Amino acid sequence: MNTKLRIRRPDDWHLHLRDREMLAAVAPWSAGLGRAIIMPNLVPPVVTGAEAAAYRDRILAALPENVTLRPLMTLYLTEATDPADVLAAHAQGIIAAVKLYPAGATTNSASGVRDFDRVRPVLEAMAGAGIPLCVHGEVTDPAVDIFDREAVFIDRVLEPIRRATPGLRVVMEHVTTADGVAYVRSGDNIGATITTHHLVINRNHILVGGIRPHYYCLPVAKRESHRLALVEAATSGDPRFFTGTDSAPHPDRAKESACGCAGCFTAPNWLQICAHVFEQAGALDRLEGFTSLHGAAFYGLDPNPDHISLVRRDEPARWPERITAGGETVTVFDPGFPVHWHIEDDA
Ligand code: OTD
Ligand code: ZN
Ligand code: ZN
Repeated sequence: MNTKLRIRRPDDWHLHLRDREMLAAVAPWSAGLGRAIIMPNLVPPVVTGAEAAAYRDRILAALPENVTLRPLMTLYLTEATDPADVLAAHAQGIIAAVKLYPAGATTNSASGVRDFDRVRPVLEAMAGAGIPLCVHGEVTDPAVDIFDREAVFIDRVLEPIRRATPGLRVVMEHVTTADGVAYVRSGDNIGATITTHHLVINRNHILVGGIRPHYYCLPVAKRESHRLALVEAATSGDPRFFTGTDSAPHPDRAKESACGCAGCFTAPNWLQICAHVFEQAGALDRLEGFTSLHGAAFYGLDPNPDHISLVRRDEPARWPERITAGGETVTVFDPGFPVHWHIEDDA
């Protein structure tokens, strides 16, 4: 059995770094990545190229010296987004992608899109310039069951957008269903991120034996058959599927509440857990594709030039149960099993 696996330095194609004290607390946990696509759902959201540049500078200022992480910024698409601003921000290298949130679909998405026809000029400009659209793929129609919202989004929103905008490159973010996996496999110009937590938990983890707020995220984890479809997709070697942790820290106070908010904080341990999942699937030889090659290729970038090693040891890997951010604590995702993979930085 492999006990040491040397892979290209991983990237994270979907990461929430937040701002202010939370940014300062969580950024060091992602400093060893190559690149990360930084989500724009701050309050208020990152909407213009100038705001993205300013946020990038705050991230760089929050990172320790000499880190490998290079933040790739995104804009939060609104019905008022100016196509010219998107094109200019991309041409100047400020942004790598634009994020589409249906209004109200997830944390801090109130400024998202209600009428998809209103963003048509932006989407056409993006297709022309080859700028990827990252999509939170859930409908917000109250009549649609929360466990069905991804599948319904594909039919009602995503397929019509893609048909109307040939050439638009789309990332279905944090895909959580067998339907999403099948849809991504069926088309061109489409890829998908898969989170570590959706590879590990199903909806029982959230609800059986008591409500477990630290497993609650959006899109909510689905039944076991969907989790198995995600593991199959991630470990299949198909380059359309790549890592996006969706590490989304919240203060424990806000999660352990009568109305707990959504998000799992996985930045400290996602890679070790991914190695465990791939080992269990007998697919360790495909881990590097998922964590370090496929996403870069989708975004038209070279793999990182340097490497890290994952080493399997008898003693389990350790990480803090929670970290502190300002005066708050933030709980680290608990996979619920021991993980024996340790990271060694070869740089
Ligand atoms: N899901 N939480 C958050 C974002 C994501 O949909 C997402 O990308 C967040 O807290 O920003 C979550 O559960
Ligand atoms: Zn999302
Ligand atoms: Zn996210």
